[in-house]
Amino acid sequence: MNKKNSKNMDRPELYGMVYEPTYSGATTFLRRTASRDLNGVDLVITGIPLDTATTNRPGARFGPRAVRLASTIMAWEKPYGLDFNPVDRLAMVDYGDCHFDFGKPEAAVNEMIDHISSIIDQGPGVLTIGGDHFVSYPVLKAYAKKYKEPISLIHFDAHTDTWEAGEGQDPEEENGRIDHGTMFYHAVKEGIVDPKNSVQIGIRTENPDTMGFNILDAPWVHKNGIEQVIQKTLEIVGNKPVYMTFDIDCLDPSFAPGTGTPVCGGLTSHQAMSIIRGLSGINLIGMDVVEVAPAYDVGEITALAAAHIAMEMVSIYASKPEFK
Ligand SMILES: [Mn+2]
Repeated sequence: MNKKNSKNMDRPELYGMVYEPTYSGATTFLRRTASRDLNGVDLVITGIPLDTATTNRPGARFGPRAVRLASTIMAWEKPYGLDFNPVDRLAMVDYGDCHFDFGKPEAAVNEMIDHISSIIDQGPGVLTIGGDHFVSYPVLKAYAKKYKEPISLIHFDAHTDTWEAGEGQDPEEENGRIDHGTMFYHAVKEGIVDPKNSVQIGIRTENPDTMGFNILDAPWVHKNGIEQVIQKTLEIVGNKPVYMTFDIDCLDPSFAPGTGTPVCGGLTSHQAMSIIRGLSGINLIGMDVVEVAPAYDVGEITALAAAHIAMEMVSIYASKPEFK
C-alpha cells in the first residue's frame, strides 16, 4: 500500500502532525485517524450533517465534509503564534458522522443525543461540526446528562437563538416547536443551560427576551475590542464547565458568506480567533462549529474560517491542566 497519502486510514499513532499533499487522500478533520476506538482518546471530532431546522437557506448538512476538507491545509503546521502544538498534546480521532434516518425525522434528536453520549460517557470531549445550529441542542442534552448540572455556554453568533416561537412564526402560536433559532430558549427552560454563567458574543439581531444570557453584542465588541471581550467572558464563566458553540454567522458575511442566515456588521476572523485563544484556561468540556453551508460559499472561505475557529477551540482544549 502506498503510505504517502491517506495516512489517516491506517496510522496507528494518534498524536503528532501528518504530512501529505493537501489536495490528496481521504479527508478527516486535521488528518486525524479515522476511528471509533476511543481507547486512550482525549478529543473526538464528529459531524452532525442535519439541516432540517433552518429558517432560511438550507445546506449545512454539507458543513462537516467542507470543514474537514478545509482543515487539510492546517494539518502540517502548528497554529501560528502558539508555543505548543495541540496535536502533540491531544490524542484525537475523527469518529465520522452521526447517523440518523432522514425518513424518520422525529427520531433524529434521540439519535444525536445517543451518538454524543456514547462518546463522552467513555471520557473524551467532543468537537462537533454541524449541521445547522439546532444540533447544539441534543449535544448539550448529552452533556447536561453527563455533568448532572446546567452547562455554561460561550455562544458566538449573530443571533441569540432564544426566540420562543422562531423566525417568521406567530409568537402567539408557540406550540413547543424547536428550530435553529429557538433551541436555546428551550435549553434554558429545560435547565440544560445556565444563562447567568453564559455569554453570547457577536449578536446583531433584535430579541426582546434574552432569557437572562449575558450579551456582548457585535457593536460592543467593535467598540471595546478583543481584550475586553476576553476579560468579560472569563469573569462570566469562571471555573464552570463550559461548552463553546460557534455559529459561523457570528463572522461578518465578508468572511463567512457560506451560511444560512448571514447578517452584516459581524466579527472578523482575526477578532474571533483572538478571542478564543485568549480564553485559554477555561474549563472547556466540549465545542461545536455550525451553520457552514458550502453551496453559498465563495472560494471556500467560510469552510476555511470554520476550520481555523475549530483549531483555536482545539488549542484551548489542549491547554487544560490534564493535557499540559
Ligand atoms: Mn446564527
